[in-house]
Amino acid sequence: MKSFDLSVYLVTNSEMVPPGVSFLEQVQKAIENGVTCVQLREKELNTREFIDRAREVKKLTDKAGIPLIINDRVDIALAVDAHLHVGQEDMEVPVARKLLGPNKIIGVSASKPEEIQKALEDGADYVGVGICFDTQTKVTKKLPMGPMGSQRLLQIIKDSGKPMKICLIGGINHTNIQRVRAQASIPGRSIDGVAVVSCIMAAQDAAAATKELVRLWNDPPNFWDQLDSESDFNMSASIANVLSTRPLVHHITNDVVKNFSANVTLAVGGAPLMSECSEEFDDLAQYPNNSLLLNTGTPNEEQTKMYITALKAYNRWGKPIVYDPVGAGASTTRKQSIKKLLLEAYMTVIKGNQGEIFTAAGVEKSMRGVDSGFEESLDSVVAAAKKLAVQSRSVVVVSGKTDVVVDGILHGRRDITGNVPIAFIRGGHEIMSRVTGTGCSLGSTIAAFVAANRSNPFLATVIACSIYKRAGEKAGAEASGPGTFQALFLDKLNECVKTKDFENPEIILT
Ligand code: 3NM
Ligand code: MG
Repeated sequence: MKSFDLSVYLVTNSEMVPPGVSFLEQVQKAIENGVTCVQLREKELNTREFIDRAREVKKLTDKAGIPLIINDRVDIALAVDAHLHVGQEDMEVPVARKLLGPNKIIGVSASKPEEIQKALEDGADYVGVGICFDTQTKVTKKLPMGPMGSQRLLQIIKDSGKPMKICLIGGINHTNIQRVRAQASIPGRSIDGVAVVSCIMAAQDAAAATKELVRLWNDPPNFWDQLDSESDFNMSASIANVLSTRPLVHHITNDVVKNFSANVTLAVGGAPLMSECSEEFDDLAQYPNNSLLLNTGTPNEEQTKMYITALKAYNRWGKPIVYDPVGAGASTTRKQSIKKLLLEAYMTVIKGNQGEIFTAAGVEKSMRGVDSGFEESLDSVVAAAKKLAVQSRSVVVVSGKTDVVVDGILHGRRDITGNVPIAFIRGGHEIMSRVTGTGCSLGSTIAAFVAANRSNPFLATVIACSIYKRAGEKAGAEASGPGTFQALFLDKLNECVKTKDFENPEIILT
């Protein structure tokens, strides 16, 4: 059995090394600071130069006890006694295997299910799967699949029972490696590593860049680092936490509901802030006890760019994001927007009505508009929410007559096995569907609770939904119509928070 560590895999490129540093120095820094494999990828060198360079790098990898893998050139691999990586247009694995023998590592670039299947049949030792994100490093027609896009490939490898490893490549760097590791994962199987080029090769300080990348791979993601599965989550105390910390909820939301959402945030004890000014997002994200509520009003290109700037800022600082993909299935633009946002960022909570969650989960359903136009069976709602939650490693909320909340974070466990907690929250009032903003501002409430209760975003979300339903029920009982309901609802929300009035929700494990 060949054993090798694919976790932080450097693929070289001599053209992007910064001025003042030699190629070999750059690679040496990476090797001395923790990369676990090196692939020598030289597209311009002639054979003699390639061999010379391979010999030099081999001295460094041998000293570190890590494999040197040669891109494409079997002759070079043979000449320097190294391993091999082939692309789909290069020599086929079985032929290379005959030449290199059973003990050499042979890896293949693959991106489609058929290519993974073929690599398994051919006895490849690993597959490099891409592209994960857009990359400037290689000209390619491939579209970014995102970490979640690798899950169907992981499933094929897992089902085969073979020991073939897998790493992702393309646009991976310090800002996204932790999310990649968290989301490129299915129950019982995760990626074995990431392959990077520019993030190390183009670094001014390749030693520091490598060290940090290795640390990020090994540490729990920053957006999960306050999770605490050991402590008992106290529902009443979680409300007190909101009142005592007065969490700042940065809203990016649609014009129809701005005023109401701000008032709801105040009523539950939070501090609303509405800003669509990209220049200040990084500053806002650094506030203590804060969160971002992103409600995608009109997701045109310009807006989507602004959303992504906000999402990346909150991800950078490890802060909670509540994402409400409004009218997700209603148009092609909206469908593309949700895809793009889920590719670019980690969302702590994804909240929507049934149609929106079906779309986000990739379960096709037609939608009439942006309102919750239909009622699906509770079973199918639970199935879609669970699929999305486990796929994205987020908490998923489906609002409706009964709110369904699914915990896909699972305390940030690397190995996602075991039961998935699901909560059902009943209550509310039919009049709520006739008052605009009652869906959107549930997001504000969740964002306040999640910001104030970082140890358990799932239970923080459940309690937010419970308070909301209870307030709706009480306001509905006294209201004479939608107008009085709106005013009464703010009063009752405030009252429910202050008196800790909510019904304990039903939580099951599935
Ligand atoms: N192969 P960076 S993407 C060398 O998809 C390579 O097969 C790819 O570079 C593939 O880390 C890629 O700088 C370039 O984005 C990755
Ligand atoms: Mg090639």
